[in-house]
Amino acid sequence: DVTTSAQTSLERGDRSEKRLVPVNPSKDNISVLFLGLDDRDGGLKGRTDALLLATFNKKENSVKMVSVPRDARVELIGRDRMDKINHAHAFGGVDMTIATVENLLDLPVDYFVKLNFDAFMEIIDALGGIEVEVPFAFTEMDSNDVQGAISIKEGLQLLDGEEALAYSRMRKKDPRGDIGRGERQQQVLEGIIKKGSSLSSINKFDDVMKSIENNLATNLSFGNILSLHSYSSGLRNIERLTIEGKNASIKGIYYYELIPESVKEISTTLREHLEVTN
Ligand code: C30
Repeated sequence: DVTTSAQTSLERGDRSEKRLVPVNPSKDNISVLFLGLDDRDGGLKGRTDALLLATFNKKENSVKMVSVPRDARVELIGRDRMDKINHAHAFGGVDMTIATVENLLDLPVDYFVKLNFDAFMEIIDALGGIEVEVPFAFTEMDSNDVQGAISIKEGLQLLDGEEALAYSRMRKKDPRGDIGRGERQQQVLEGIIKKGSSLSSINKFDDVMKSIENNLATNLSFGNILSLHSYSSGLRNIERLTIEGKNASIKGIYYYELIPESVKEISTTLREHLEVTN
């Protein structure tokens, strides 16, 4: 098993408080929270601009994913107040973010992967790019914020690291703003999972994990990641879910107010997918 300093453990330990026994990704259903950070100082601090939860069901070989909008107004666990979910990481790191997502969706978050722009681009490039069906063409800034540097074409595209980052960041050229952006990030994650099936990419993954240790943190072991490869090969069943909400302004601050019935419905769907009962 390869280990790097990217491997980090949580304060709670291996087992989610919402699990009776620890999970084993090679035989159990699991959930993984992906946190994307806009930390260009080369660290892993600050707010989460991207927050995606994916659940993996072993028997069905299926994946479901949901984006949590960064302005979603939720109870931050450990601060006992309502706030934007993307502040959880700034206040309490991955631990507070996981506790907050577990409380919001009433399910265990078993694993996390948090990364910044550099790690994201490096992973995509190591996979030889990822395929995404692009609904409309647009231009976007690159990772150094050079305006218009990246052109994304419509249709099925092979995106390299810079292009996939631009695709994951674009918000202002989509009338649905951050919600549309969340769906593009789900497409990117789907592209990564599908690309993960080729054997050559596994070897590269090992090198990549070693070279990005300051730009990525995860509690997945290398063995855990390998065991997730089964999902890319036989995978025909990836479902993307969106939490419904509406724009709100409270004391002059913009929030995305989640619709409780939608949160409940997504929670039920993902709990069933994970087959959790407690
Ligand atoms: C275990 C398995 C299955 C696999 C393991 C393999 C791994 C490690 C996979 C991980 C890859 C993941 C997680 C893919 C899923 C997709 C994700 C999560 C991508 C994350 C990308 C990332 C690192 C960060 C995303 C950061 C985002 C979304 C935006 C930050 C706008 C301002 C004020 C303007 C500004 C303007 C734009 C682009 N920018 O970019 O520029 O700060 O965005 O909306 O805050 O800023 O508004 O008006 O100043 O120019 O419009 P930003 P903003």
